[in-house]
Amino acid sequence: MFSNLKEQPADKILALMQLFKDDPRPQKIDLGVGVYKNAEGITPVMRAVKAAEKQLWETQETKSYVGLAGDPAFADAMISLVLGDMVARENVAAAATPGGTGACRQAFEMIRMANPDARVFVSNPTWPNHLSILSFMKMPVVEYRYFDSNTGGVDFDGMLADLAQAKPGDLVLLHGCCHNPTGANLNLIQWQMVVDSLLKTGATPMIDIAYQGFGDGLEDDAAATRLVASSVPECLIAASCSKNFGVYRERTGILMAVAQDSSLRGLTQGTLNYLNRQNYSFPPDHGARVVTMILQDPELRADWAAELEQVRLSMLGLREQLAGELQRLSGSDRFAFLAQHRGMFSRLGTTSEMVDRLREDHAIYMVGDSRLNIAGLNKDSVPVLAQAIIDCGI
Ligand code: PLP
Ligand code: TYF
Repeated sequence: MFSNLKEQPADKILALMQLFKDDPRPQKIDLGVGVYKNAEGITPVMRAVKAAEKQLWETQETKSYVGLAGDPAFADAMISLVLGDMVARENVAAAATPGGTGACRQAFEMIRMANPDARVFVSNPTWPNHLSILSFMKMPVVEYRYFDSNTGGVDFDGMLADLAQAKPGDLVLLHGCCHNPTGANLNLIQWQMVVDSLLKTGATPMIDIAYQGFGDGLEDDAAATRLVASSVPECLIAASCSKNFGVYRERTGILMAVAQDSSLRGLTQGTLNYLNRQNYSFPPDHGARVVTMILQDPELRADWAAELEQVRLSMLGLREQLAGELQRLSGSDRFAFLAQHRGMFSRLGTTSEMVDRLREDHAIYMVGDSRLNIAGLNKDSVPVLAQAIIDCGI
């Protein structure tokens, strides 16, 4: 029986992680997988997470099941974090999921239940797991233009032209902030134009927001999601707590279904609960509970927000240092986009041959599409990367 199985393609990002581990060169630099690392190269447990976990250990009296949608307090806290007061709580159905990935999967499942012929519009490029899950689910994918490798920015005219092809019953997947893998984002005027396009075509947006707080701050990073959610008749939001709470392995995320009134909420909530039950019954609780405790407690929340802000500023500092160093070495502004990008990632916009050369000749690891994780750098490795980029003739 097992011999009937086919070899499946490996996750390229995770394969790169292994390649890096196996590289004996001491000066090696890991700009691959998207986890935040501090200047010492460590992915720390955030202070507020430690404090909440300690409190939880001391006070938690049961680990009995919670509910199919997870703890309603987690939903309340996350809806408020992501949507602020732009959308009435009674218009939102929500269910905790195993990470943002679980939320994406359940969102696709829900759309397929609502419309078995739904096409999913995705940015070119998008996070490879979007494509992998959609292909596994055999859902038709339509790419819309997104990254312009000549400018390092968004090909916005191309994007709008492609989104105009969507129809009612289609899903348009958008990154709420800090686009993965490119780091290039829309401004709010452009987001309003995307909303206008969605209203015109009648397609349903789905926002994947996995880096709130990593770009321009907690509020600014949620602005596009809030604009979309308060403007269109219906939308889905897949939010991840992995990065902004640093709880990666706890698998903490949430899927929200937002409508303009509460009439369909019973149906959407029932569907989210049903989908959780079919796939894993109860979602993981530990990370969600810790996140809820942090968001509900003013002191923990303030400390978390302060640490997150430090993380954000450290990445911005590295961006500016790298762009400055490259300007100095190249004598041109062609890398200025690195300072304009937001979040953990930037796409350099070079060839996979150059990415191979950076790895082979300079022990610098980035994903094959030339995505680099800014948080993998520190102030000493920035000049090394800049020099290697110039030496390779990029
Ligand atoms: N969506 C995007 C765009 C991501 O980059 C990630 C990865 O971190 C996720 C969703 C979900 O991550 P996780 O399942 O670890 O919460
Ligand atoms: O894009 C990244 O690097 C992160 C982490 O299968 C990640 O989103 C990478 C691969 C994967 C799941 C998460």
